[in-house]
Amino acid sequence: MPYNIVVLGAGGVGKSVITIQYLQNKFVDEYYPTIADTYRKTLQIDNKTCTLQIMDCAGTEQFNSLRNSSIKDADAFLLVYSITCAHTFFTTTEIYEQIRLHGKAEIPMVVVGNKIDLEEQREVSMTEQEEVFPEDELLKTYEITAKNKEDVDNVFVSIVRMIKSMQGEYDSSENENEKHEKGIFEVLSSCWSHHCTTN
Ligand SMILES: Nc1nc2c(ncn2[C@@H]2O[C@H](COP(=O)(O)OP(=O)(O)O)[C@@H](O)[C@H]2O)c(=O)[nH]1
Ligand SMILES: [Mg+2]
Repeated sequence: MPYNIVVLGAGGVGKSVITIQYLQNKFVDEYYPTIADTYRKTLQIDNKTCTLQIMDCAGTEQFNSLRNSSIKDADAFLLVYSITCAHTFFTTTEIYEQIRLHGKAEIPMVVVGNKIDLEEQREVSMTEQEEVFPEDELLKTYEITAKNKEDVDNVFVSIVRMIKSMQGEYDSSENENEKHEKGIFEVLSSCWSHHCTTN
């Protein structure tokens, strides 16, 4: 069974570029905002072979896929914001809270502040990230640039380690998932208008 990782966040923060960097080892300058796709990759992590199924969500596809089964089947969420766009940080906060509040309370999440190569345009401090997202066994945080392959790899390794340590320990019942899906849907609908334009 692959590990299902769902990538969420406001538009323009780098979700697709991070996904492509991880899978294809390249930084793409332009990636169409409407493209949403699911990718698979088999790799060695901690000397074990595993398959990741990564769902890169976009725009309305983000909502449609949430209505479908991808969220129900998620083993972990990767929440991305851009350090250059404060509103995308708040979007991440809202998505995070909805996931924790509406079912799947026990699911691993990684919160990533992307675009640290654009330090001069920074709007979200590392302190803010630490305060809003204190790390624990179900939550890890990073600041990265999608231009750096190593940064991106570390994020996915961290996700897989958390999924592994959680395996068999959480029960995602149908009812909880329904609640959860609805909550997330509402949040994302209201947040999608936020779009980061720095790159
Ligand atoms: N400078 C810089 N630009 C980035 C970075 N990550 C993504 N971008 C750019 O930001 C834009 C939006 O990225 P994309 O992955 O399409 O955003 P998405 O809507 O979240 O999928 C693209 O032009 C990317 O090249 C980064 O780490 N640094
Ligand atoms: Mg995208």
